[in-house]
Amino acid sequence: MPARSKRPSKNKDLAGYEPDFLLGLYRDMLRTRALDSRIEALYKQGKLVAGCYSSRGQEGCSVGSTAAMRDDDIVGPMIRNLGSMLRHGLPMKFVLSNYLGRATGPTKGRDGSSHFGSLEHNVFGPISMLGALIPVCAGAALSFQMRGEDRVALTWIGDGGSNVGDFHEGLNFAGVLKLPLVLILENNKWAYSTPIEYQTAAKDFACRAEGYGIASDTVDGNDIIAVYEVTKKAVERARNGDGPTLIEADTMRMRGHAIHDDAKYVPKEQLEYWETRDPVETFRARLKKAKLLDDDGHDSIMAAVKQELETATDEATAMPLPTGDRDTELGDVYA
Ligand SMILES: Cc1ncc(C[n+]2csc(CCOP(=O)(O)OP(=O)(O)O)c2C)c(N)n1
Ligand SMILES: [Mg+2]
Repeated sequence: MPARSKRPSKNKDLAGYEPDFLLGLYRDMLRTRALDSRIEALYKQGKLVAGCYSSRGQEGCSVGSTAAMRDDDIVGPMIRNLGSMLRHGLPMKFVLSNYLGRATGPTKGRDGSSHFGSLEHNVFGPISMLGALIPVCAGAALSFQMRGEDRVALTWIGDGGSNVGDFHEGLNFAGVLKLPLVLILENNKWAYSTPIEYQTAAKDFACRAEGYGIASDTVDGNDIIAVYEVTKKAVERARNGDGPTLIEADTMRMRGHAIHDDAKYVPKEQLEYWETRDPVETFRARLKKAKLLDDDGHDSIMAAVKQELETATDEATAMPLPTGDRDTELGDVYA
């Protein structure tokens, strides 16, 4: 357990939250960043067989929103929502076993990237075709509604992905049927090399909700507490039968589209500005100011994260690779 100050804090920021809850959020952002960096390193070592799409800089958005969900709610992460996978219970080893293409991993070595989930953990796998997860999660929300369950589905989309037909169809469908769906649009300023000025002529992305007759909100996507609060409100609305919400989160993609993309087209000043708003560092400073975390406390959380990561990497690496045997490899592909 991380060291905490014995004196009660006079600082009002973060007052009203359980310290363990706040430190848990911090820990899950550190876990996400550590795993993300490990996946990047493995990619650069030639140990991954597919792409590596970094979540760096967007950890607060994934962890904060998923923290507002119950375990039996569905989350449908996209490529930059590694933090939601971890927060909703997927072990690091499980994640790494897929990236390393292991035969006993979730896709049995058929996908070496982020296209996997776990129904046992109520995590849907990311779908490469942008927008497709929205109708899929709306479908999950419809099943909850039809069964009279008070469960909610949460999914994410990028600024670029929000321009495809599935975004419109999924949100329209969810709006008409008042489905318990929450959609977080991560406006991270870029879709591959296309800046947001080329994505929409509208003043923002959240205003699209009006066209579907659904609720909307905007939030600082790098402020994990703000993301948690805004998602909690949307989840309550959904659970109470008041329909879907579109949340636009203001954030920044801090790496290229994938690790092979050096993102030279992104202005240096833009990255420098967002570096000062790093979700992990800014939350760490707030926890310190509120006297909930000191350097020893940080070090002990970090040591546990490193231990978890090393064990997960060793165990996933020790798992077998696919055999290449025709009879085995065609299993689960054709009925
Ligand atoms: C329907 C569809 N069109 C194009 C692509 C190719 N593609 C993959 S990711 C991407 C950019 C996505 O940008 P954004 O939605 O903003 O997400 P970000 O990468 O910024 O998180 C594109 C064009 C795709 N996967 N699916
Ligand atoms: Mg984007």
